[in-house]
Amino acid sequence: PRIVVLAGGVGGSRFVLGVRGALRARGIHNTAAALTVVVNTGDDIWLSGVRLQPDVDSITYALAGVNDAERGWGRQGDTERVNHELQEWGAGWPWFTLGDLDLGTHLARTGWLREGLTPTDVLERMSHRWDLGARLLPMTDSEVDTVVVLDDGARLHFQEWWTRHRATLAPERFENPGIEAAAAAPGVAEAIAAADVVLLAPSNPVVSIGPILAVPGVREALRATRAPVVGVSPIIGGKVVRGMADVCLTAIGVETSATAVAGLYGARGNGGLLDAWLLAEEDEAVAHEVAGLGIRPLVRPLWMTDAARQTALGEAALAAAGV
Ligand code: GDP
Ligand code: FO1
Ligand code: CA
Repeated sequence: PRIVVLAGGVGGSRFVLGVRGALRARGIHNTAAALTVVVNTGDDIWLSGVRLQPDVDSITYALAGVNDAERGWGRQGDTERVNHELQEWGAGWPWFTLGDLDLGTHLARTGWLREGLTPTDVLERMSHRWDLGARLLPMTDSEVDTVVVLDDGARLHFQEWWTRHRATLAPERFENPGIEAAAAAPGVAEAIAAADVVLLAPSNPVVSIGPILAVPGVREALRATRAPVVGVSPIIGGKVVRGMADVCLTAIGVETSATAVAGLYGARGNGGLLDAWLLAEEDEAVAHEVAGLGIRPLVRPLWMTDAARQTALGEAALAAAGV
């Protein structure tokens, strides 16, 4: 089967591991030929002269098995010698850690970008180092960072709002300046059009999936594909599993519930995107609300706490689409 997953960082990488695991369990060995991941680049940032792509790196490191799974970002066993030196210089941000191994990635990427490679080219090149078992595409080759606008009009980069203030400053809205003029990266619309199933990972609906859907052409491609579109709820029992999706949802006037997130994506039969929505056993009582939106609800275990649970969820998502 040809599978396209739209994904952010932590929830995205756990889910992609699960889909890859489900393909392997079916005896498919060349999973890279079957699995395309369109990755959010909305929380990318320039810092100390290097380009960071947090969600791209989270997924790459997780598929390679070199990620720091506990912390949720960066490399396992990384050290902070260079970061310490940057702090002594007063460079970068004192609340933001650039690990030594991680910096190797950022330097390689930045060098290739400066040589004229596109982010798509760079990610393709970076995909060769390890056997990732998936084709990774950035959502766009344009730089579209995420700005958090506060009540008083102050504007912060998403990374400052999150890593410095831990989402304690109430956002008025999120903006991706320039996204209207961005285009989907080469291959994104084509992959969606040729897919047998499109999966929306249980990623942050506002700052991970939101920017991907806001890239001109992506929503249209999802509406047009003959593939079923199946989403997985990042909300379990009315709560986020980790991160700040609840704060983000509140800011855009959406309740932190499995139903409300399904409603945000909308029913395909009703101008939205979803054919089916996987919601947690803990949310079984609201499954009928999802059905009421015109989206087929499927109650499944949604905890991705180990490889077996990840694979089971990946399999459940594929099965939901009949592939
Ligand atoms: P980020 O880019 O690193 O913030 O990660 P994502 O946007 O990909 O995912 C963040 C979302 O993943 C959060 O809203 C979490 O609720 C969700 N998430 C994390 N772990 C799990 C899990 O085990 N199951 C489900 N259903 N959602 C999860
Ligand atoms: N998150 C933190 O909470 N503190 C950090 O110092 C930090 C550094 C960092 C460096 C590279 C990278 O790719 C991600 C990093 N993150 C850090 C995670 C990141 O801020 C966010 O969790 C994601 O952007 C959300 O998708
Ligand atoms: Ca993200």
